[in-house]
Amino acid sequence: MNAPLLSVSRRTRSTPFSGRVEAAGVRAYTVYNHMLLPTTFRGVEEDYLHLRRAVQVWDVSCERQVELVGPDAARLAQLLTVRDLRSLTIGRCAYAPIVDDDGLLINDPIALRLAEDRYWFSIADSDVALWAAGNARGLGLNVSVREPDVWPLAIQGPEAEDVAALVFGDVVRTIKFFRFAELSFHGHSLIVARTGWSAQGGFEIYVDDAEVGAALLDEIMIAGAPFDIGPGCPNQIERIEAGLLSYGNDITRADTALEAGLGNYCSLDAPIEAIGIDALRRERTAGITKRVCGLLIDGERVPAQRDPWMVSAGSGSVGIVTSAIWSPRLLTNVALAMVNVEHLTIGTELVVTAPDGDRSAHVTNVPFDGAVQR
Ligand code: THG
Repeated sequence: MNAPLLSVSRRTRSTPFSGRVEAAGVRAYTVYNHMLLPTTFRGVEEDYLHLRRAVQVWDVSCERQVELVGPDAARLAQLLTVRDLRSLTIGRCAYAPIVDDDGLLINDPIALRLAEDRYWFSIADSDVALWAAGNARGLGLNVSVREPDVWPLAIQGPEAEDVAALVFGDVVRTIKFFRFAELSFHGHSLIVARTGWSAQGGFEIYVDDAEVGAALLDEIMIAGAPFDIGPGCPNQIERIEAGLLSYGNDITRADTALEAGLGNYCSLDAPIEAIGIDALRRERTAGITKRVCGLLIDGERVPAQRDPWMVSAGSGSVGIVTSAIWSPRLLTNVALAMVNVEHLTIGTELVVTAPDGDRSAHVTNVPFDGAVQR
């Protein structure tokens, strides 16, 4: 079957790096925050093996920033997320779920504090700027909400630190996980954070000038040549193994933050005012009925997935597989699923209905560490 092509226009926003990404041989894009996001260069498996072995540069411009600035920025930031932001001092990042009044997920961004009165939410794929501006307006807050032109560029992989050090100096080695520093690149100040949507380690550079970004990408490629740097993108195999959730796929507006397994990032005991926190407190007391989990799916490589696949136990449906792929390292299919809590014990046998038939599967720990868990 022919995969349809994607028609690209102004709505499917290009990035300052799109020309270089295409020259580097991008094979497929998806659309994320109304913007192009590469998904494959040399093939998902080849990209995966290279990402785990070497280092890649990713055009993740689609991780858009929702900026809050002004006297009420701190208050609005805290209203928007159920994560306690009182410890988010300048220079820190925090994974900060945004939910509605029912605790249902609107987004799962990274929050950054740039100044006392200035925050960024580095968002997943939903229109957070509208939700933030609507809340600010409804509450009469004195804060400006915008989506500035900032295009993150990621360096990910085991050699990322050495490559970044050649570009920015050894100071990058001192940046701790989920912290950022403002570093100079040819006299232009850039935010460099030790974050990224992989478990291989690395940095994200928040590029706020298209020309500087192009020069930066070129310099990273030159500095990375001895490390076998290559073009890359968030990798479906690597991120499933790492248990990194994809908003819109694994978790959606139909799931609460607790059902998404994000309880560790919900500060339900903190004395904070946050939209949806009371709903999550009630849900914690009542107990959740479904939750994200890992599955190992037996058999040959699963086909490409478009819609969720049914998960069943005995007679009836007990959940859905939201992301599944063959792992060339673990030599099994790895998957993330949303499953009823009665079936979440590690090792529980379930049945997955893939497009090419039923397969047995069992519940496993996330991240997938390669150990056989039965
Ligand atoms: N980087 C930036 N913006 C982003 C993403 C990113 N926006 C979209 C999307 N990714 C947001 N979602 C996530 C999900 C997981 C993580 C980051 C962003 C993540 N999680 C780690 C984990 O789960 O192991 C660590 C979380 C923690 O310890 O705080 O990194 O990637 N700029």
